[in-house]
Amino acid sequence: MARIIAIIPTYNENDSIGRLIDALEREFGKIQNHDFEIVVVDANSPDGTAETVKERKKLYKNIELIVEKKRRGLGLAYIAGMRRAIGQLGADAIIEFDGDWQHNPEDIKRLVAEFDNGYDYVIGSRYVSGGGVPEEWGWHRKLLSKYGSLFIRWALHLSVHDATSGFKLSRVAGFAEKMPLSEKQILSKRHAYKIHLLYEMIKRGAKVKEVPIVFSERQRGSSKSAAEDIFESLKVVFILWIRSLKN
Ligand SMILES: Nc1nc2c(ncn2[C@@H]2O[C@H](COP(=O)(O)OP(=O)(O)OP(=O)(O)O)[C@@H](O)[C@H]2O)c(=O)[nH]1
Ligand SMILES: [Mg+2]
Repeated sequence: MARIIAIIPTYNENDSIGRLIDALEREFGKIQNHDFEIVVVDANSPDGTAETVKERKKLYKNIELIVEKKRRGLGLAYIAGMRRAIGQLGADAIIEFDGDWQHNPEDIKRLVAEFDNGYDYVIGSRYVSGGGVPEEWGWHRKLLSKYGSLFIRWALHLSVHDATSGFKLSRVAGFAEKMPLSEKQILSKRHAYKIHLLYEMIKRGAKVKEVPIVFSERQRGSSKSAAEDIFESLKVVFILWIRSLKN
């Protein structure tokens, strides 16, 4: 019996978060042998996201809500959730899960099954057979995502096909608990934190499994990723590459 905690960062996801929590709770109910909890990290969204989460807290007993003073970036939001899950809630595994329905709650059981099989880092992968990205994406976004992953794989010698997936499960003991989970240590406050944690997990010898996921197009709300994230990703890869030369 493991304690598995899904962390969901939100900024203006009120159109999604309520139904998403309902769907996650339904999926958790189908997995018998583990305890599940949800930690929502809201960036003080003006659209009432936190109020919806508070309503759901009354319905379900396994929800924690962190409301940050202001929007500080996806990476810092995930880190705040991870610290709460690991430091205070006793997580055995954490799941990174976006609050906009681009990740499918029904995929959770396949990630958990690989954790049960002994894997330390289970990546929901868009670039293994059976995985995919939204058809609606323009060719430039498809190319950037796919070749971005290949570049990271090549530059940092990481044997994963999807280096920027936002849907993954990490074992806490020996792995997530040793990650650079602070504003000082993490190399990006925004989306590129993912590359840093991927590198650290694999460097620590995590047994990695990629399971195929189909990443869907955002149906509601608006994207918070920006061109800045591409440059920041390049910066993070460069710093990690320099570090890897020293090791
Ligand atoms: N707490 C918090 N949540 C954030 C922040 N930035 C983004 N999020 C949430 O993090 C999740 C992922 O952000 P998205 O903007 O969807 O990023 P993305 O999925 O890479 O981009 P799209 O495909 O365009 O949606 C969503 O649930 C956002 O609401 C932030 O600064 N703070
Ligand atoms: Mg999104």
